[in-house]
Amino acid sequence: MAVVFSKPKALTDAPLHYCPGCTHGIIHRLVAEAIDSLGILDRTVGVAPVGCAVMSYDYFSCDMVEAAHGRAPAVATGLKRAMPDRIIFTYQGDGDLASIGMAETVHAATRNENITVIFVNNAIYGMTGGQMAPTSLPGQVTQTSPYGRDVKTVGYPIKVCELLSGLDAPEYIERVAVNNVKNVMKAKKAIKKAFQNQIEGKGFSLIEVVSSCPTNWGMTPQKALDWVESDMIPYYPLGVYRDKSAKEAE
Ligand SMILES: Cc1ncc(C[n+]2csc(CCOP(=O)(O)OP(=O)(O)O)c2C)c(N)n1
Ligand code: SF4
Repeated sequence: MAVVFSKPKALTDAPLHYCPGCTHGIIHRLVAEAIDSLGILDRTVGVAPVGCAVMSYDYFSCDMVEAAHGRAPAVATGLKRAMPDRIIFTYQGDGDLASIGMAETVHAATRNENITVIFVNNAIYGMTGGQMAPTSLPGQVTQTSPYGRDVKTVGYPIKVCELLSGLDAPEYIERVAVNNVKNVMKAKKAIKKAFQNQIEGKGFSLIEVVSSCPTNWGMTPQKALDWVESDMIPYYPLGVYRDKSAKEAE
C-alpha cells in the first residue's frame, strides 16, 4: 500500500506531552519537515528552551542541547561559531525569548548570528501555570493579571518582530500563525526559509509563530484557535518584517 502520510524523520517516536489542542505539536512538525526536506538532519543541532517545550530534546531526533531559561540564542551562538558547518536552531516561548532572554535575543539579532530562531508566542507563561507574559494582550486575564493586563501599570505587550526589524543587522524576520490550514502552510514555508537562509550563510532568521495555550487561556482547543484569529492576529499582524537579501537584490 502506498504511504501517503508519515512522521518526519526529524521527530522521534516519543509521544508528545503537550495538552490536547496545544499548537506546539504542529510547530514541532513544521520544524521537522523543514529539516527533512533540506536533508540536514545529520548536521542539525537544536537548542531547547525552558518552558512547555523543555522536553523538545526528546522529540527532535537531531542532536539537542538544553539551555538555561532565555539563554538559547547565546548557546546557539557558541555552537555555531565552534561548528560553523552545523545548522543550529533555537525553539523558544515568549517568556523565554522576550522576557528573561530579551538581551540574548536582541544581541544575537544585532550580531546577525547565522542561526535560526523559532519563537512560539502564545501570550502566556504556559509551563508555570499561566502567568502574564511580555506578549500578553492588553486586558488579557492571566494568573498574575486577574483583572486583565493593565497597560498603565505593567506596560504594553512587546512586539518582537517589529522591535527586531528596527535593527540594521538581522537577515529575516517573519510572523506566522498555525490556527488554520492556510496559515500552517505559510508557516511551513517561512520556517523552511529560515533554515535555508542559514545554509546559505545569510545570518539571523527569526520566525514568530502565533500559537495557542488552551489550558492556560481557559478555552477549548477550538475556542483557542478562534481567539488567535479574533484577538491575537489583529494585535500581532502576520507577514514578513525583514528580508534583507531580497531588499538588497531590488
Ligand atoms: C532562571 C529561571 N527563571 C524562571 C524559571 C521559571 N520558568 C520556567 S518556564 C517559565 C516561562 C515559560 O513560558 P514561555 O517561555 O512563554 O513558554 P511556554 O511554556 O508558554 O511554551 C518560567 C518563568 C526558570 N525555570 N528559570
Ligand atoms: S500549558 Fe499551554 S503551551 Fe503548555 S502544553 Fe499546555 S496548552 Fe501547550
